[in-house]
Amino acid sequence: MHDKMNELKTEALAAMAQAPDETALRDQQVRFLGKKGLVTGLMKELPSLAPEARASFGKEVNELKQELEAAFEEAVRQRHHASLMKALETEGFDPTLPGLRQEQGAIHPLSKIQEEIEDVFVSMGFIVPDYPEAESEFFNFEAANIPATHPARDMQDTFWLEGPGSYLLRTHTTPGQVRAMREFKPPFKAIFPGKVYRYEAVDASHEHTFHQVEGLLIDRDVSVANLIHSMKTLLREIFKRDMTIRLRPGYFPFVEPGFELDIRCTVCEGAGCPVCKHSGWVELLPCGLVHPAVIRHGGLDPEVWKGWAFGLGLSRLVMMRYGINDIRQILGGDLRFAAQLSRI
Ligand code: FA5
Repeated sequence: MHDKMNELKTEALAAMAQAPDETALRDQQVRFLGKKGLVTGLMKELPSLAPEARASFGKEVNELKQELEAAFEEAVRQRHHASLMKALETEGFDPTLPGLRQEQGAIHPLSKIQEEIEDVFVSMGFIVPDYPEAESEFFNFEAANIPATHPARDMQDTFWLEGPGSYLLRTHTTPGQVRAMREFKPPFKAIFPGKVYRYEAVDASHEHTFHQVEGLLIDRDVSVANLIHSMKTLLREIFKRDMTIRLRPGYFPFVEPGFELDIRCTVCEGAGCPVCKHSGWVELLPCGLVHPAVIRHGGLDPEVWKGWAFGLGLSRLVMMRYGINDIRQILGGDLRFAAQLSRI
């Protein structure tokens, strides 16, 4: 081996032996083997060598590099092991401590109920389109037959977006009705679940951000009887049994007639309890026959096409199913709460 090479090898091995720790070793490794290191620098001598000696010289430099590389890695491994052993001796080690456990995620109860409802409706031939949460004033209000001066706007105040146009965070999933009528050729049936927002005085049963599922069916002959049948089917699938329901008149500008659908209280079976405020009934979902003005906004002739629609509050349904007494826990982000429900 070339004299210079031998010298460098001895020098490198000595530096390795003297390096006090892993960091010092790594520094030495760079000093000898880095791009601008001493061993790499040997190659600069190539042009001064006789042409026939160059190939073997290059080969030897490479072999030296590989040899030292392996020696450095071994030295690093030994230092690492030694420092670990020292730490174990001085800091103590408790082999009975439990290891780190990988937490497993789970589907949020809201998503679970939403998926179940989607499955029920898809099996009945419904489509599930997705509509924007940042909605235009037109689709959220005007198209739903709620003009600017209508008092119903006060009931659904919301978060307005700055910038051009009149945009807001949708207050309900109802704007999807006119969007769907413009998108799909009738007859059709669709549900559109999603997040909605209201500028709301938040309490145990009111959130500013909550989830609804809107249902819409457009066909030639649609009656309240169709609506009741579909709602009963939905409730049977959700609650896994036949539910006793009643309809009360309810006012919503986008349906005529409009109803509040109540179910017989699942806790007291109608006898009266705190959950149903001693009435025996729990308000579940508003629904009705689609108002002709809304059908017209959808680009359809209300003399030919009729429809029913409902708007189910998903968050409240989750509360009923899991016995949650404060809606703010659902999206509160407390993992201890979410973990309990995801196991049910
Ligand atoms: C509506 O939003 C209508 N768009 C529903 C509708 C659709 C009626 C189609 C007729 C035909 P309402 O404001 O009542 O209606 O809200 C519907 C459901 O959303 C309520 O029954 C309730 O379950 C839920 N909800 C309303 N406000 C809140 C809130 N602040 N927090 C949580 N859930 C709410």
